[in-house]
Amino acid sequence: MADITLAPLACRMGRAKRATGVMEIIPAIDLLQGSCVRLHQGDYDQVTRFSDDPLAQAQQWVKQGATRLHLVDLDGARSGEPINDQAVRLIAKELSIPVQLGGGVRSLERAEELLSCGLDRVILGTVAIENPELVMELASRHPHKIVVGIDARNGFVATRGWVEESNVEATALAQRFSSAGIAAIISTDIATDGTLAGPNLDALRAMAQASEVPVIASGGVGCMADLLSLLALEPLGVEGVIVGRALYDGRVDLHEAIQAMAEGRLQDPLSDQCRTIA
Ligand code: AMZ
Repeated sequence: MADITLAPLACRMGRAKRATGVMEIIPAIDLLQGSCVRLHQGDYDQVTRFSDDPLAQAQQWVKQGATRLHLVDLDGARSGEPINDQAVRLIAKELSIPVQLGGGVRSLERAEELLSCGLDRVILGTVAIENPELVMELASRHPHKIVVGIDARNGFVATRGWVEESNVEATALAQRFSSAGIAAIISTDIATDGTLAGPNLDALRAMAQASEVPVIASGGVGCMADLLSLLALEPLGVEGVIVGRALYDGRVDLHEAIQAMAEGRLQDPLSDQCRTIA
């Protein structure tokens, strides 16, 4: 079990939270041995394989209106070594939208190599616990290009493909990196990830309150109503949501979801548009 001291670190301002009126829907491609898969609660023994052509899958999400793509190297997260680089590099090269990657990034050289091959953002999970100074260093060298991935089981951070548990509270970790110059925190609730059971709104609220940088929600989205339920957290700084299985299963239509969460959305009560018509 990892045990770190959460001493404050000297650092510069992070990317401030602000309510934008838009919540970005970010489709996820999780890579395992070159295929697009979804795991149930992050369990490598409960795999559903959706496609053997990650580039074609990524291009499909772009065609449906995605403005950003979330990639995870699941083999990398577990082993600490890049395993799915061929697909990652191809997607980064071919896509017209920003792509972010997490999983197995454990050194400065590796993070910089990924940024130089065209990735927009690099996500750091395990090193945020095991080597927080590296996060600070990378965020200072590449402002707003580094995202901290905080994956929590019962409120405590898990690492190394979620195989290892720590005694660090997710909210404490969020506070620690708030002013490091990172672009965002991705908050994943392991218990709901891949279950379609709905996001853990209480955990997300606590993370958004603890964090001074924008939070991206991850885990549990199973239908459009789940997405809409996240809008209540937007004023607290939840600016995006990662969607995986629900898109592959066809429970959520990406194009429709983007429209529903965009600016001037119909569900906003008494928007300016309505007032003008009235
Ligand atoms: O599903 C899993 N078992 C899993 C997963 N999706 N394990 C890690 N990850 C993701 C995290 C984060 O985006 O959500 O990998 C990234 C962290 O990787 P690392 O190697 O920095 O801890």
